[in-house]
Amino acid sequence: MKALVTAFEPFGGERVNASLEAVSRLPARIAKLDVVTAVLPTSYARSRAALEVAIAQTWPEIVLCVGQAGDRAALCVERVAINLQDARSADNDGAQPQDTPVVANAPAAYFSTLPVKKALAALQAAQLPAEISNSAGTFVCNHVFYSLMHYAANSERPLRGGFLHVPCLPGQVARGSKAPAMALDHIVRGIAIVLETAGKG
Ligand code: PCA
Repeated sequence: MKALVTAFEPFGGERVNASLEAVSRLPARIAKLDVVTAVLPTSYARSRAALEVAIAQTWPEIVLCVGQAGDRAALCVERVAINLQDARSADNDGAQPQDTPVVANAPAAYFSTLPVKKALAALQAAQLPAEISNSAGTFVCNHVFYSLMHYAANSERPLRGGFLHVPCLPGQVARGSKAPAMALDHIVRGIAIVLETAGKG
């Protein structure tokens, strides 16, 4: 079975994105899964096409998109993608859509088709701080998650998809600040665990 795992380019003026650092350290094989990775631009206009190209190049059975959520202290297994774009800050193209759908005339939301509760249990069993999240926000991560689930819903080939938000790395957080962060090894291990559970069905 093949899994495509995507990460995002740095955004918001940062030089690093924790999702990219972690995804680029994944091994090529995790349990039964062959792992292929891709990097998506943090851009409303360009990320969906980049995701679809990566899917067309790999034909994975499983797609896990990973993004950084600066305010989160735990690995957040996202449960739902909503058909809304509403940016508080500009993406990497300077775009800041407000109150617009990801896909016009499409469903309001899609649920993850990866086993979110099993992933949570496996992450917690590995002593990693983890949560189910019921909102991936309304920025580019939610845009990509929704685009993925819309693609899967309309694909003739079976494709299961989900999204994981990860905290920032310690080096991204200013010294002395109370902002949350997680060690790179833990994030890498967390992504591998989510994939492993997804591979079991
Ligand atoms: N996080 C942003 C977009 C890219 C990323 O890594 C988000 O949560 O929407």
